Amino acid sequence: MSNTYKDLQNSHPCFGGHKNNAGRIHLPVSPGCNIACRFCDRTINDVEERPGVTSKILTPEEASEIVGKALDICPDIKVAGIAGPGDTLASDNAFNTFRIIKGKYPDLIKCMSTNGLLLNERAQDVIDVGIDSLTVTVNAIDPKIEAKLNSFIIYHGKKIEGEEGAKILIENQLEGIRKVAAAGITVKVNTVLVPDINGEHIEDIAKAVSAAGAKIYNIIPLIPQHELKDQTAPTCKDIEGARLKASKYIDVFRHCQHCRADAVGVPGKSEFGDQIYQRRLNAKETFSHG
Ligand code: CLF
Ligand code: SF4
Repeated sequence: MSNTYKDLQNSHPCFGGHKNNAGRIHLPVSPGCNIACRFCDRTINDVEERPGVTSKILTPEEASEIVGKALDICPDIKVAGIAGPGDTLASDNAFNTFRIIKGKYPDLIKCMSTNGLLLNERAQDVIDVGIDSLTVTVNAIDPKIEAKLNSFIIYHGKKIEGEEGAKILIENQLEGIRKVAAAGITVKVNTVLVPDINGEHIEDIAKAVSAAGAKIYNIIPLIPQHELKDQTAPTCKDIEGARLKASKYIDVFRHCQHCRADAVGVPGKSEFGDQIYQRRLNAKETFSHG
């Protein structure tokens, strides 16, 4: 039985547990991505592995060893999260990792973050592996708006561009959220706020994802880069305004630290990534999946 929203509010740093000093470890096991967000530089090379900026991809076995090491150094860690650097459903690495962790560290909360393209078809896998908390990044529920944020998807081996791809993405996100939420898994939705593109759309997103069963909503301010490098980042006032609109429909999370895909510790308080992960590279600001 997965943790309820109420449980997570005490023990998961991204669902309210920050007040109890709950920590998390991110395990960078998921390599490739299957969509192309316009604000994300998906180039992965030797110098810097983007997006999510992580040191290196781990195998599921390596990841589980790292968890043991991290718990020794930081016993506040209550959550094992997988948030990239690519998409967690684009390969089986995240599921295989969670399966090992479930056996070895049954008390850890299993947290997964995805863009949701494959969530509809993989919802049962998410349920079967016993994920406690799932985050889906939903940046729009209108394909016209989504197409301004995402240039294409790779879906069952086919590249589908623009609004056509955006429509498939949105349908799969919402249907996937419905299935997973109906099974009792707590769902958080992240939205990257790009004021000139989805600034006026936040209320619609919050309403739709809440109706689909999501419990909590997190607004991530755009870091202008890649194709959206000329967009204006939201001000604190923009973010607060968006939160206020969203809060009419759903709980709003206000303590996001925009963690890297290999973050370790209590968000905003302690960071042990350098000790835990040997080969850490330049931490440039980039998009975080959370
Ligand atoms: Fe990680 Fe995300 Fe799980 Fe949290 S982070 S996968 S839900 S354990 Fe948290 Fe970090 Fe913000 Fe994410 S503070 S970026 S919301
Ligand atoms: Fe993929 Fe995430 Fe980058 Fe979007 S932001 S292209 S979902 S890795």
